[in-house]
Amino acid sequence: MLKPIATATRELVNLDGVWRFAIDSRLPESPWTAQLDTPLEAAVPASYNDLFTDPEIRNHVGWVYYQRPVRVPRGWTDDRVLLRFGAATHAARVYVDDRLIGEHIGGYTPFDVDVTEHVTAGAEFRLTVAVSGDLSNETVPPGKIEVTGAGRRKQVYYHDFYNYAGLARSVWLHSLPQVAIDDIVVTTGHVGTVGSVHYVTHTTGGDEVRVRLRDARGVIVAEGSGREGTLEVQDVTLWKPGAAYLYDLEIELLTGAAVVDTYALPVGVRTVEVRGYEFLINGEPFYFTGFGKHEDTPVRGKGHDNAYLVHDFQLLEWIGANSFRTSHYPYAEEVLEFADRHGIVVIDETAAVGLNMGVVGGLAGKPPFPTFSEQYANDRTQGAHAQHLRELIERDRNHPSVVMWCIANEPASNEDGAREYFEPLVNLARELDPTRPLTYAVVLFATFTNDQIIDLFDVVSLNRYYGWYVAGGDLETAREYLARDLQGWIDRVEKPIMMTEYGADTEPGVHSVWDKVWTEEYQTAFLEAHHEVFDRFPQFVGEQVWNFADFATDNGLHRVDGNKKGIFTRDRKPKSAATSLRRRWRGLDGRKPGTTEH
Ligand code: GCB
Repeated sequence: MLKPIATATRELVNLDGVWRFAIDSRLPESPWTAQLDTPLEAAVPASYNDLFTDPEIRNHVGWVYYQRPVRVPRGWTDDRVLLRFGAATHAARVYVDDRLIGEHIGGYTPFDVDVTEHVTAGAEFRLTVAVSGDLSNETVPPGKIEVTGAGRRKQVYYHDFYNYAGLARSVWLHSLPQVAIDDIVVTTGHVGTVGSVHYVTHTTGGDEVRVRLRDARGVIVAEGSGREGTLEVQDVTLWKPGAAYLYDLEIELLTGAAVVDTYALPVGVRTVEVRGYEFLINGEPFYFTGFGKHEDTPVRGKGHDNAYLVHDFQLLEWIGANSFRTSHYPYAEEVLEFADRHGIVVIDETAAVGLNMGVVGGLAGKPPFPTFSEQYANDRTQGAHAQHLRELIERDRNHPSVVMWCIANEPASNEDGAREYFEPLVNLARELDPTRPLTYAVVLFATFTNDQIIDLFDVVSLNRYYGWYVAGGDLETAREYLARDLQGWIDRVEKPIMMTEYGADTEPGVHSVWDKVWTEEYQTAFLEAHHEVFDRFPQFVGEQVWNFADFATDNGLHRVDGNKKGIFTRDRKPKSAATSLRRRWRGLDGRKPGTTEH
Protein backbone atom coordinates (compact mmCIF):
# COMPACT_ATOMS: atom_id res chain seq x y z
CA MET A 1 0.00 0.00 0.00
CA LEU A 2 1.55 3.27 -1.10
CA LYS A 3 1.79 6.12 1.37
CA PRO A 4 0.17 9.28 0.00
CA ILE A 5 2.80 11.73 -1.22
CA ALA A 6 2.69 14.88 -3.32
CA THR A 7 3.91 14.37 -6.89
CA ALA A 8 3.23 16.11 -10.19
CA THR A 9 -0.05 14.16 -10.37
CA ARG A 10 -1.03 13.77 -6.72
CA GLU A 11 -1.80 16.22 -3.94
CA LEU A 12 -2.54 15.90 -0.28
CA VAL A 13 -3.96 17.90 2.57
CA ASN A 14 -2.97 17.02 6.10
CA LEU A 15 -5.95 16.88 8.48
CA ASP A 16 -4.02 16.70 11.76
CA GLY A 17 -5.00 19.22 14.40
CA VAL A 18 -7.73 19.54 16.97
CA TRP A 19 -11.02 17.79 16.20
CA ARG A 20 -14.37 17.85 17.98
CA PHE A 21 -14.61 14.79 20.21
CA ALA A 22 -17.21 12.88 22.21
CA ILE A 23 -17.86 9.43 23.68
CA ASP A 24 -20.95 7.60 22.51
CA SER A 25 -22.70 7.41 25.88
CA ARG A 26 -23.00 11.20 25.88
CA LEU A 27 -24.42 11.55 22.40
CA PRO A 28 -27.75 11.09 20.64
CA GLU A 29 -28.30 8.12 18.33
CA SER A 30 -26.72 9.38 15.10
CA PRO A 31 -24.03 11.90 16.01
CA TRP A 32 -22.71 12.05 12.45
CA THR A 33 -25.86 13.66 11.11
CA ALA A 34 -25.09 16.93 12.88
CA GLN A 35 -22.29 18.86 14.42
CA LEU A 36 -21.22 16.90 17.51
CA ASP A 37 -22.86 18.39 20.57
CA THR A 38 -19.79 18.33 22.80
CA PRO A 39 -17.54 20.73 24.71
CA LEU A 40 -14.55 18.46 24.05
CA GLU A 41 -11.83 18.66 21.46
CA ALA A 42 -9.11 16.06 20.92
CA ALA A 43 -5.67 16.27 19.36
CA VAL A 44 -5.02 14.24 16.21
CA PRO A 45 -2.71 12.37 16.14
CA ALA A 46 -2.96 11.18 19.76
CA SER A 47 -4.65 8.44 21.71
CA TYR A 48 -7.61 10.07 23.41
CA ASN A 49 -7.28 8.32 26.78
CA ASP A 50 -4.77 10.56 28.58
CA LEU A 51 -5.87 13.85 27.03
CA PHE A 52 -8.75 14.39 29.43
CA THR A 53 -8.98 14.27 33.23
CA ASP A 54 -12.33 12.50 33.16
CA PRO A 55 -11.93 8.77 34.07
CA GLU A 56 -15.12 8.00 32.08
CA ILE A 57 -13.23 8.94 28.92
CA ARG A 58 -9.95 7.28 29.86
CA ASN A 59 -11.61 3.95 30.57
CA HIS A 60 -14.32 4.24 27.96
CA VAL A 61 -15.53 1.01 26.37
CA GLY A 62 -17.37 1.54 23.08
CA TRP A 63 -17.31 4.10 20.31
CA VAL A 64 -15.91 7.60 20.41
CA TYR A 65 -16.48 10.24 17.73
CA TYR A 66 -14.08 12.61 16.09
CA GLN A 67 -15.37 15.31 13.78
CA ARG A 68 -14.08 18.19 11.68
CA PRO A 69 -14.98 20.08 8.54
CA VAL A 70 -12.86 19.34 5.50
CA ARG A 71 -12.61 21.42 2.35
CA VAL A 72 -11.71 19.66 -0.87
CA PRO A 73 -9.19 21.71 -2.89
CA ARG A 74 -10.92 23.28 -5.84
CA GLY A 75 -8.40 21.93 -8.33
CA TRP A 76 -9.39 18.31 -7.67
CA THR A 77 -12.39 18.25 -10.03
CA ASP A 78 -11.15 15.42 -12.22
CA ASP A 79 -9.39 13.44 -9.51
CA ARG A 80 -10.34 10.66 -7.20
CA VAL A 81 -10.53 11.91 -3.61
CA LEU A 82 -9.55 9.67 -0.73
CA LEU A 83 -9.12 9.84 3.00
CA ARG A 84 -6.08 8.07 4.42
CA PHE A 85 -5.97 7.10 8.08
CA GLY A 86 -2.53 6.11 9.38
CA ALA A 87 -4.37 4.11 12.03
CA ALA A 88 -7.64 4.10 13.94
CA THR A 89 -7.33 1.96 17.05
CA HIS A 90 -8.95 -0.57 16.89
CA ALA A 91 -11.90 -0.12 14.52
CA ALA A 92 -13.31 2.79 12.53
CA ARG A 93 -16.43 3.90 10.72
CA VAL A 94 -16.05 6.90 8.45
CA TYR A 95 -18.97 9.20 7.66
CA VAL A 96 -19.08 11.95 5.05
CA ASP A 97 -21.88 14.29 6.11
CA ASP A 98 -24.70 11.86 6.97
CA ARG A 99 -23.44 8.81 5.16
CA LEU A 100 -21.33 5.85 6.23
CA ILE A 101 -18.65 5.55 3.54
CA GLY A 102 -16.09 3.14 4.89
CA GLU A 103 -15.09 0.86 7.74
CA HIS A 104 -11.86 -0.71 8.93
CA ILE A 105 -10.90 -3.19 11.61
CA GLY A 106 -7.37 -3.34 13.01
CA GLY A 107 -5.78 -0.60 15.05
CA TYR A 108 -2.25 -0.41 13.69
CA THR A 109 -2.47 -0.49 9.91
CA PRO A 110 -3.53 2.27 7.52
CA PHE A 111 -6.60 2.37 5.33
CA ASP A 112 -8.09 4.52 2.60
CA VAL A 113 -11.70 5.54 2.18
CA ASP A 114 -12.64 6.62 -1.33
CA VAL A 115 -15.00 9.58 -1.01
CA THR A 116 -14.95 10.70 -4.66
CA GLU A 117 -18.67 10.13 -5.18
CA HIS A 118 -19.63 11.98 -2.00
CA VAL A 119 -17.65 15.21 -2.12
CA THR A 120 -17.22 18.17 -4.48
CA ALA A 121 -14.00 19.94 -5.38
CA GLY A 122 -13.98 23.35 -3.73
CA ALA A 123 -16.75 22.45 -1.26
CA GLU A 124 -16.65 21.53 2.39
CA PHE A 125 -17.97 18.34 3.99
CA ARG A 126 -18.42 17.18 7.55
CA LEU A 127 -16.07 14.31 8.35
CA THR A 128 -17.06 12.16 11.30
CA VAL A 129 -14.98 9.22 12.37
CA ALA A 130 -16.26 6.74 14.91
CA VAL A 131 -13.45 4.83 16.59
CA SER A 132 -13.73 1.86 18.90
CA GLY A 133 -11.00 0.64 21.22
CA ASP A 134 -12.85 -2.59 22.00
CA LEU A 135 -11.13 -5.96 21.81
CA SER A 136 -12.68 -9.41 21.64
CA ASN A 137 -11.29 -12.88 21.09
CA GLU A 138 -11.80 -12.30 17.37
CA THR A 139 -9.64 -9.18 17.14
CA VAL A 140 -5.86 -8.84 16.96
CA PRO A 141 -4.80 -8.29 19.68
CA PRO A 142 -7.50 -10.23 21.54
CA GLY A 143 -9.35 -9.14 24.68
CA LYS A 144 -12.75 -9.41 26.28
CA ILE A 145 -15.31 -7.08 27.75
CA GLU A 146 -16.43 -7.92 31.27
CA VAL A 147 -18.94 -6.32 33.58
CA THR A 148 -17.53 -5.22 36.95
CA GLY A 149 -19.21 -5.78 40.34
CA ALA A 150 -20.43 -2.20 40.07
CA GLY A 151 -22.11 -2.99 36.75
CA ARG A 152 -19.66 -1.13 34.54
CA ARG A 153 -18.31 -2.49 31.23
CA LYS A 154 -14.58 -3.04 31.40
CA GLN A 155 -12.09 -3.96 28.70
CA VAL A 156 -9.89 -6.87 29.77
CA TYR A 157 -6.85 -7.82 27.70
CA TYR A 158 -3.90 -10.18 27.82
CA HIS A 159 -1.03 -7.88 26.97
CA ASP A 160 1.18 -5.75 29.15
CA PHE A 161 0.63 -2.28 27.74
CA TYR A 162 -2.21 0.17 28.08
CA ASN A 163 -4.99 -0.28 25.57
CA TYR A 164 -4.74 3.20 24.10
CA ALA A 165 -7.36 4.02 21.48
CA GLY A 166 -8.25 6.73 18.98
CA LEU A 167 -6.69 8.42 15.97
CA ALA A 168 -3.04 8.03 16.93
CA ARG A 169 -1.57 8.62 13.48
CA SER A 170 -1.94 11.27 10.79
CA VAL A 171 -5.06 11.69 8.67
CA TRP A 172 -4.84 12.96 5.09
CA LEU A 173 -7.16 13.94 2.29
CA HIS A 174 -5.40 12.99 -0.92
CA SER A 175 -6.04 13.00 -4.62
CA LEU A 176 -5.31 10.31 -7.17
CA PRO A 177 -5.64 10.55 -10.92
CA GLN A 178 -8.40 8.36 -12.42
CA VAL A 179 -5.71 6.27 -14.09
CA ALA A 180 -3.21 5.58 -11.34
CA ILE A 181 -0.35 3.55 -9.93
CA ASP A 182 -1.93 1.48 -7.16
CA ASP A 183 1.06 -0.35 -5.77
CA ILE A 184 4.74 -1.04 -6.30
CA VAL A 185 6.66 -3.98 -4.93
CA VAL A 186 10.43 -3.75 -4.94
CA THR A 187 12.98 -6.47 -4.19
CA THR A 188 16.70 -5.91 -4.38
CA GLY A 189 19.88 -7.89 -4.73
CA HIS A 190 23.51 -7.58 -5.70
CA VAL A 191 26.27 -9.62 -7.24
CA GLY A 192 29.64 -8.12 -6.53
CA THR A 193 29.41 -4.42 -7.31
CA VAL A 194 26.29 -4.75 -9.47
CA GLY A 195 23.01 -4.15 -7.71
CA SER A 196 19.56 -5.12 -8.93
CA VAL A 197 16.20 -3.52 -8.27
CA HIS A 198 13.30 -5.69 -9.32
CA TYR A 199 9.97 -3.87 -9.44
CA VAL A 200 6.38 -4.89 -10.02
CA THR A 201 3.72 -2.22 -10.50
CA HIS A 202 -0.03 -2.56 -10.15
CA THR A 203 -2.11 0.05 -11.89
CA THR A 204 -5.67 1.04 -12.65
CA GLY A 205 -5.54 1.48 -16.43
CA GLY A 206 -2.73 3.15 -18.37
CA ASP A 207 -0.73 1.86 -21.33
CA GLU A 208 2.84 1.95 -20.17
CA VAL A 209 5.05 2.20 -17.13
CA ARG A 210 8.43 3.97 -17.17
CA VAL A 211 10.90 3.84 -14.31
CA ARG A 212 14.07 5.71 -13.45
CA LEU A 213 16.43 5.12 -10.58
CA ARG A 214 18.33 8.10 -9.19
CA ASP A 215 21.20 7.92 -6.72
CA ALA A 216 21.33 10.04 -3.58
CA ARG A 217 22.71 12.99 -5.57
CA GLY A 218 19.84 12.82 -8.06
CA VAL A 219 21.84 11.32 -10.92
CA ILE A 220 19.95 8.76 -13.03
CA VAL A 221 21.75 5.41 -12.66
CA ALA A 222 19.24 3.09 -14.36
CA GLU A 223 16.12 3.31 -16.49
CA GLY A 224 13.53 0.88 -17.73
CA SER A 225 9.98 0.37 -18.89
CA GLY A 226 7.20 -2.15 -18.46
CA ARG A 227 4.95 -3.05 -15.56
CA GLU A 228 7.57 -5.37 -14.18
CA GLY A 229 11.32 -5.39 -14.66
CA THR A 230 14.78 -5.40 -13.19
CA LEU A 231 17.11 -2.43 -13.13
CA GLU A 232 20.84 -2.98 -12.93
CA VAL A 233 22.89 -0.61 -10.82
CA GLN A 234 26.59 -0.48 -11.59
CA ASP A 235 28.92 0.28 -8.65
CA VAL A 236 25.99 -0.03 -6.31
CA THR A 237 26.10 1.57 -2.88
CA LEU A 238 24.38 -0.90 -0.57
CA TRP A 239 22.00 -0.05 2.24
CA LYS A 240 23.82 -1.22 5.35
CA PRO A 241 23.03 -1.18 9.05
CA GLY A 242 24.57 2.03 10.38
CA ALA A 243 25.26 3.23 6.82
CA ALA A 244 21.96 3.79 5.07
CA TYR A 245 21.99 4.63 1.39
CA LEU A 246 18.78 5.26 -0.52
CA TYR A 247 18.10 5.47 -4.21
CA ASP A 248 14.91 7.03 -5.49
CA LEU A 249 12.73 4.99 -7.83
CA GLU A 250 10.58 7.24 -9.99
CA ILE A 251 7.62 5.55 -11.62
CA GLU A 252 5.54 7.07 -14.39
CA LEU A 253 2.29 5.72 -15.77
CA LEU A 254 1.46 6.74 -19.32
CA THR A 255 -1.67 6.78 -21.41
CA GLY A 256 -0.48 7.15 -24.99
CA ALA A 257 2.38 9.64 -24.74
CA ALA A 258 0.91 11.49 -21.73
CA VAL A 259 2.22 10.93 -18.19
CA VAL A 260 -0.96 10.47 -16.14
CA ASP A 261 0.52 9.46 -12.78
CA THR A 262 3.89 9.55 -11.04
CA TYR A 263 5.18 8.19 -7.75
CA ALA A 264 8.61 8.15 -6.10
CA LEU A 265 9.79 5.42 -3.75
CA PRO A 266 13.01 5.40 -1.73
CA VAL A 267 14.86 2.13 -2.35
CA GLY A 268 17.70 0.61 -0.34
CA VAL A 269 19.62 -2.14 -2.12
CA ARG A 270 20.34 -4.93 0.34
CA THR A 271 19.78 -8.63 0.91
CA VAL A 272 18.73 -10.58 3.98
CA GLU A 273 19.33 -14.28 4.42
CA VAL A 274 19.45 -16.92 7.09
CA ARG A 275 22.13 -19.55 6.66
CA GLY A 276 22.72 -22.17 9.33
CA TYR A 277 23.09 -20.32 12.61
CA GLU A 278 23.82 -17.01 10.87
CA PHE A 279 21.66 -13.99 10.10
CA LEU A 280 23.16 -12.30 7.06
CA ILE A 281 22.63 -8.78 5.75
CA ASN A 282 24.34 -8.31 2.38
CA GLY A 283 25.97 -11.67 2.91
CA GLU A 284 27.65 -10.56 6.14
CA PRO A 285 26.81 -11.88 9.61
CA PHE A 286 24.66 -9.40 11.51
CA TYR A 287 24.41 -9.17 15.31
CA PHE A 288 21.35 -7.32 16.63
CA THR A 289 21.83 -4.88 19.50
CA GLY A 290 18.89 -2.83 20.70
CA PHE A 291 15.48 -3.05 22.22
CA GLY A 292 11.89 -4.01 22.12
CA LYS A 293 10.17 -0.62 22.01
CA HIS A 294 6.67 0.76 22.37
CA GLU A 295 4.85 3.67 20.84
CA ASP A 296 4.24 5.28 24.19
CA THR A 297 4.72 8.80 25.50
CA PRO A 298 3.10 10.91 28.21
CA VAL A 299 -0.22 12.56 27.31
CA ARG A 300 -0.15 11.34 23.68
CA GLY A 301 -0.32 7.64 24.57
CA LYS A 302 0.38 5.92 21.27
CA GLY A 303 0.09 9.12 19.26
CA HIS A 304 2.88 9.48 16.73
CA ASP A 305 5.13 12.39 17.58
CA ASN A 306 8.03 13.56 15.41
CA ALA A 307 9.96 15.08 18.33
CA TYR A 308 9.99 11.73 20.17
CA LEU A 309 10.79 10.00 16.88
CA VAL A 310 13.95 12.05 16.40
CA HIS A 311 14.94 11.89 20.06
CA ASP A 312 14.42 8.12 20.37
CA PHE A 313 16.64 7.50 17.35
CA GLN A 314 19.24 9.84 18.83
CA LEU A 315 19.20 7.75 22.00
CA LEU A 316 19.50 4.55 19.95
CA GLU A 317 22.59 5.97 18.31
CA TRP A 318 24.00 7.28 21.59
CA ILE A 319 23.72 3.89 23.23
CA GLY A 320 25.05 2.00 20.22
CA ALA A 321 21.84 0.14 19.32
CA ASN A 322 21.63 -0.99 15.70
CA SER A 323 18.06 -2.34 15.79
CA PHE A 324 14.67 -2.59 17.48
CA ARG A 325 11.56 -4.73 17.34
CA THR A 326 8.19 -3.03 16.81
CA SER A 327 6.81 -4.77 19.87
CA HIS A 328 3.85 -5.43 19.92
CA TYR A 329 2.23 -3.96 16.79
CA PRO A 330 3.24 -2.20 13.57
CA TYR A 331 4.52 1.32 14.26
CA ALA A 332 3.70 4.49 12.33
CA GLU A 333 5.15 4.50 8.79
CA GLU A 334 7.17 7.60 9.66
CA VAL A 335 9.18 5.43 12.08
CA LEU A 336 10.15 2.97 9.36
CA GLU A 337 10.99 5.75 6.92
CA PHE A 338 13.29 7.24 9.56
CA ALA A 339 14.91 3.83 10.15
CA ASP A 340 15.43 3.50 6.38
CA ARG A 341 17.18 6.87 6.27
CA HIS A 342 19.31 6.28 9.36
CA GLY A 343 20.36 2.67 8.95
CA ILE A 344 18.53 1.18 11.91
CA VAL A 345 17.42 -2.44 11.46
CA VAL A 346 13.81 -3.31 12.28
CA ILE A 347 12.07 -6.53 13.25
CA ASP A 348 8.51 -5.74 12.21
CA GLU A 349 5.92 -7.33 14.49
CA THR A 350 2.19 -7.84 14.05
CA ALA A 351 -0.34 -6.86 16.70
CA ALA A 352 -0.87 -10.51 17.62
CA VAL A 353 0.08 -10.31 21.28
CA GLY A 354 -1.81 -12.23 23.95
CA LEU A 355 -2.57 -15.43 22.04
CA ASN A 356 -1.70 -17.30 25.17
CA MET A 357 -4.03 -18.47 27.88
CA GLY A 358 -1.00 -19.86 29.75
CA VAL A 359 -0.05 -16.29 30.67
CA VAL A 360 -3.46 -15.91 32.33
CA GLY A 361 -2.62 -19.03 34.34
CA GLY A 362 0.29 -17.17 35.97
CA LEU A 363 3.88 -18.34 36.20
CA ALA A 364 2.84 -21.98 36.22
CA GLY A 365 1.76 -21.38 32.62
CA LYS A 366 -1.37 -23.53 33.10
CA PRO A 367 -4.08 -22.28 30.74
CA PRO A 368 -7.58 -22.17 32.29
CA PHE A 369 -8.77 -23.51 28.91
CA PRO A 370 -6.92 -24.28 25.67
CA THR A 371 -5.65 -21.19 23.83
CA PHE A 372 -6.41 -22.63 20.40
CA SER A 373 -10.08 -23.43 20.90
CA GLU A 374 -13.49 -22.13 19.87
CA GLN A 375 -13.54 -20.15 23.11
CA TYR A 376 -10.39 -18.16 22.39
CA ALA A 377 -8.06 -18.27 19.35
CA ASN A 378 -10.51 -19.76 16.85
CA ASP A 379 -10.87 -19.66 13.06
CA ARG A 380 -12.20 -16.11 13.13
CA THR A 381 -9.24 -14.97 15.25
CA GLN A 382 -6.94 -16.62 12.74
CA GLY A 383 -8.83 -14.86 9.92
CA ALA A 384 -8.34 -11.48 11.62
CA HIS A 385 -4.67 -12.32 12.19
CA ALA A 386 -4.24 -13.23 8.50
CA GLN A 387 -5.91 -10.01 7.36
CA HIS A 388 -3.70 -7.98 9.68
CA LEU A 389 -0.57 -9.79 8.50
CA ARG A 390 -1.54 -9.05 4.90
CA GLU A 391 -2.01 -5.35 5.67
CA LEU A 392 1.30 -5.20 7.53
CA ILE A 393 3.33 -6.81 4.74
CA GLU A 394 1.57 -4.80 2.04
CA ARG A 395 2.41 -1.62 3.93
CA ASP A 396 6.03 -2.36 4.92
CA ARG A 397 7.60 -4.67 2.33
CA ASN A 398 9.49 -1.91 0.52
CA HIS A 399 11.39 -0.74 3.60
CA PRO A 400 15.05 -1.76 3.56
CA SER A 401 15.21 -1.34 7.34
CA VAL A 402 12.70 -4.17 7.81
CA VAL A 403 14.73 -7.39 7.84
CA MET A 404 12.30 -9.84 9.42
CA TRP A 405 8.59 -10.30 10.15
CA CYS A 406 7.62 -11.29 13.68
CA ILE A 407 4.25 -12.98 13.34
CA ALA A 408 3.25 -12.98 17.01
CA ASN A 409 4.50 -12.14 20.46
CA GLU A 410 4.55 -15.02 22.93
CA PRO A 411 1.81 -17.21 21.48
CA ALA A 412 1.08 -20.53 23.20
CA SER A 413 3.41 -22.35 20.82
CA ASN A 414 3.68 -25.16 23.37
CA GLU A 415 -0.06 -25.91 23.23
CA ASP A 416 -1.92 -28.27 20.93
CA GLY A 417 -3.46 -26.43 18.02
CA ALA A 418 -0.53 -24.00 17.67
CA ARG A 419 0.66 -25.69 14.51
CA GLU A 420 -2.76 -25.69 12.85
CA TYR A 421 -3.13 -22.05 13.80
CA PHE A 422 0.30 -20.84 12.64
CA GLU A 423 1.12 -22.94 9.58
CA PRO A 424 -1.35 -21.13 7.26
CA LEU A 425 -0.12 -17.74 8.55
CA VAL A 426 3.50 -18.68 7.87
CA ASN A 427 2.52 -19.80 4.35
CA LEU A 428 0.68 -16.55 3.77
CA ALA A 429 3.65 -14.45 4.94
CA ARG A 430 6.03 -16.39 2.69
CA GLU A 431 3.70 -16.00 -0.27
CA LEU A 432 3.38 -12.23 0.29
CA ASP A 433 7.09 -11.81 0.90
CA PRO A 434 9.45 -14.62 -0.05
CA THR A 435 12.49 -12.46 0.75
CA ARG A 436 12.38 -11.95 4.50
CA PRO A 437 12.92 -14.44 7.33
CA LEU A 438 10.08 -15.12 9.76
CA THR A 439 10.09 -15.36 13.52
CA TYR A 440 7.83 -15.18 16.59
CA ALA A 441 8.85 -14.17 20.10
CA VAL A 442 8.93 -17.37 22.15
CA VAL A 443 7.25 -17.29 25.56
CA LEU A 444 8.97 -18.73 28.64
CA PHE A 445 6.53 -21.67 28.84
CA ALA A 446 7.43 -22.73 25.31
CA THR A 447 10.67 -24.63 25.77
CA PHE A 448 13.05 -26.38 23.41
CA THR A 449 11.31 -29.61 24.33
CA ASN A 450 7.62 -28.67 24.09
CA ASP A 451 7.44 -25.92 21.42
CA GLN A 452 5.44 -27.17 18.43
CA ILE A 453 6.16 -24.63 15.68
CA ILE A 454 9.80 -23.55 15.61
CA ASP A 455 10.58 -25.61 12.50
CA LEU A 456 8.12 -23.44 10.49
CA PHE A 457 10.21 -20.33 11.21
CA ASP A 458 13.74 -19.09 10.42
CA VAL A 459 15.02 -17.48 13.60
CA VAL A 460 14.64 -18.45 17.27
CA SER A 461 13.68 -15.28 19.17
CA LEU A 462 13.50 -15.87 22.88
CA ASN A 463 11.67 -13.78 25.48
CA ARG A 464 13.17 -14.87 28.78
CA TYR A 465 13.10 -13.43 32.30
CA TYR A 466 15.74 -15.38 34.24
CA GLY A 467 16.70 -13.25 37.21
CA TRP A 468 13.27 -11.63 37.19
CA TYR A 469 10.08 -13.71 36.94
CA VAL A 470 12.19 -16.87 37.29
CA ALA A 471 15.03 -16.91 39.85
CA GLY A 472 14.22 -13.26 40.67
CA GLY A 473 17.13 -11.62 42.49
CA ASP A 474 19.37 -14.67 41.95
CA LEU A 475 21.68 -13.97 39.04
CA GLU A 476 23.81 -17.03 39.66
CA THR A 477 20.86 -19.33 39.03
CA ALA A 478 19.64 -17.07 36.23
CA ARG A 479 22.94 -17.60 34.39
CA GLU A 480 22.65 -21.36 34.72
CA TYR A 481 19.05 -21.44 33.47
CA LEU A 482 19.81 -19.13 30.58
CA ALA A 483 22.86 -21.09 29.42
CA ARG A 484 20.92 -24.37 29.56
CA ASP A 485 18.03 -22.83 27.66
CA LEU A 486 20.22 -21.43 24.86
CA GLN A 487 22.12 -24.71 24.53
CA GLY A 488 18.83 -26.63 24.34
CA TRP A 489 17.54 -24.56 21.42
CA ILE A 490 20.91 -24.68 19.66
CA ASP A 491 20.87 -28.46 19.89
CA ARG A 492 17.26 -28.67 18.70
CA VAL A 493 17.41 -26.52 15.55
CA GLU A 494 20.15 -25.16 13.34
CA LYS A 495 18.79 -21.62 13.19
CA PRO A 496 20.11 -18.25 14.37
CA ILE A 497 19.13 -17.62 17.97
CA MET A 498 18.61 -14.26 19.66
CA MET A 499 16.91 -12.71 22.68
CA THR A 500 14.01 -10.44 21.85
CA GLU A 501 13.26 -9.78 25.52
CA TYR A 502 15.24 -9.83 28.77
CA GLY A 503 14.86 -7.15 31.37
CA ALA A 504 14.28 -6.12 34.97
CA ASP A 505 11.89 -3.54 36.39
CA THR A 506 13.92 -0.66 37.79
CA GLU A 507 12.83 2.37 39.74
CA PRO A 508 15.27 5.20 39.05
CA GLY A 509 16.85 6.44 42.27
CA VAL A 510 16.56 3.12 44.13
CA HIS A 511 20.04 1.81 44.95
CA SER A 512 21.73 -1.01 46.80
CA VAL A 513 25.14 -2.66 47.11
CA TRP A 514 23.38 -6.06 47.11
CA ASP A 515 21.51 -7.84 44.34
CA LYS A 516 18.17 -6.24 45.21
CA VAL A 517 15.45 -6.23 42.60
CA TRP A 518 14.13 -2.85 41.40
CA THR A 519 17.48 -1.11 42.04
CA GLU A 520 19.49 0.54 39.29
CA GLU A 521 22.48 -1.65 40.22
CA TYR A 522 20.41 -4.80 39.79
CA GLN A 523 19.32 -3.85 36.30
CA THR A 524 22.96 -3.34 35.34
CA ALA A 525 24.11 -6.60 36.97
CA PHE A 526 21.17 -8.43 35.39
CA LEU A 527 22.15 -7.28 31.90
CA GLU A 528 25.83 -7.99 32.45
CA ALA A 529 25.03 -11.53 33.65
CA HIS A 530 23.04 -12.12 30.47
CA HIS A 531 25.78 -10.73 28.25
CA GLU A 532 28.37 -12.95 29.85
CA VAL A 533 26.22 -15.96 28.90
CA PHE A 534 25.38 -14.71 25.37
CA ASP A 535 29.08 -14.31 24.60
CA ARG A 536 29.68 -18.01 25.20
CA PHE A 537 27.58 -18.99 22.16
CA PRO A 538 28.82 -18.32 18.60
CA GLN A 539 25.32 -19.28 17.34
CA PHE A 540 23.84 -16.31 19.20
CA VAL A 541 22.95 -13.42 16.86
CA GLY A 542 21.36 -10.69 18.90
CA GLU A 543 20.26 -9.03 22.08
CA GLN A 544 17.22 -6.79 22.36
CA VAL A 545 16.62 -5.58 25.89
CA TRP A 546 13.11 -5.22 27.25
CA ASN A 547 12.43 -2.28 27.06
CA PHE A 548 13.80 0.88 25.50
CA ALA A 549 11.74 3.08 27.85
CA ASP A 550 9.24 2.70 30.69
CA PHE A 551 5.69 2.53 29.39
CA ALA A 552 2.07 2.71 30.48
CA THR A 553 0.25 -0.51 31.33
CA ASP A 554 -3.14 -1.54 32.61
CA ASN A 555 -3.82 -0.83 36.25
CA GLY A 556 -2.33 -4.15 37.47
CA LEU A 557 -1.13 -4.79 41.02
CA HIS A 558 2.36 -5.77 39.88
CA ARG A 559 2.87 -2.52 37.99
CA VAL A 560 3.72 0.72 39.77
CA ASP A 561 2.81 3.48 37.33
CA GLY A 562 3.49 1.21 34.38
CA ASN A 563 6.19 -1.21 33.31
CA LYS A 564 9.59 0.00 34.54
CA LYS A 565 11.89 -2.25 32.57
CA GLY A 566 12.99 0.70 30.47
CA ILE A 567 16.67 1.53 30.10
CA PHE A 568 15.29 5.05 29.76
CA THR A 569 12.46 6.46 31.84
CA ARG A 570 9.19 7.26 30.12
CA ASP A 571 10.48 10.80 29.57
CA ARG A 572 13.71 9.39 28.11
CA LYS A 573 16.20 9.94 30.96
CA PRO A 574 18.88 7.20 31.15
CA LYS A 575 18.93 4.84 34.12
CA SER A 576 22.40 3.67 35.27
CA ALA A 577 22.26 0.54 33.11
CA ALA A 578 22.31 2.74 30.00
CA THR A 579 26.00 3.47 30.57
CA SER A 580 26.88 -0.20 30.85
CA LEU A 581 24.92 -1.03 27.68
CA ARG A 582 26.56 1.83 25.87
CA ARG A 583 30.04 0.60 26.75
CA ARG A 584 29.17 -2.86 25.46
CA TRP A 585 27.32 -1.89 22.30
CA ARG A 586 29.79 0.79 21.29
CA GLY A 587 32.70 -1.55 22.02
CA LEU A 588 34.19 0.86 24.55
CA ASP A 589 35.42 -2.00 26.74
CA GLY A 590 37.03 -3.87 23.86
CA ARG A 591 35.17 -6.24 21.54
CA LYS A 592 31.72 -5.31 20.22
CA PRO A 593 29.25 -8.17 20.80
CA GLY A 594 28.99 -10.58 17.87
CA THR A 595 32.01 -9.14 16.05
CA THR A 596 35.75 -9.21 16.08
CA GLU A 597 35.66 -5.41 15.86
CA HIS A 598 37.63 -3.50 18.51
C1 GCB B 1 6.71 -10.19 28.24
C2 GCB B 1 5.91 -9.47 27.20
C3 GCB B 1 6.00 -7.96 27.35
C4 GCB B 1 5.94 -7.58 28.82
C5 GCB B 1 7.13 -8.19 29.51
C6 GCB B 1 7.17 -7.88 31.02
O1 GCB B 1 7.02 -11.32 28.11
O2 GCB B 1 6.22 -9.86 25.89
O3 GCB B 1 4.94 -7.39 26.63
O4 GCB B 1 5.89 -6.20 29.01
O5 GCB B 1 7.08 -9.57 29.37
O6 GCB B 1 7.77 -6.89 31.39
O7 GCB B 1 6.55 -8.61 31.78
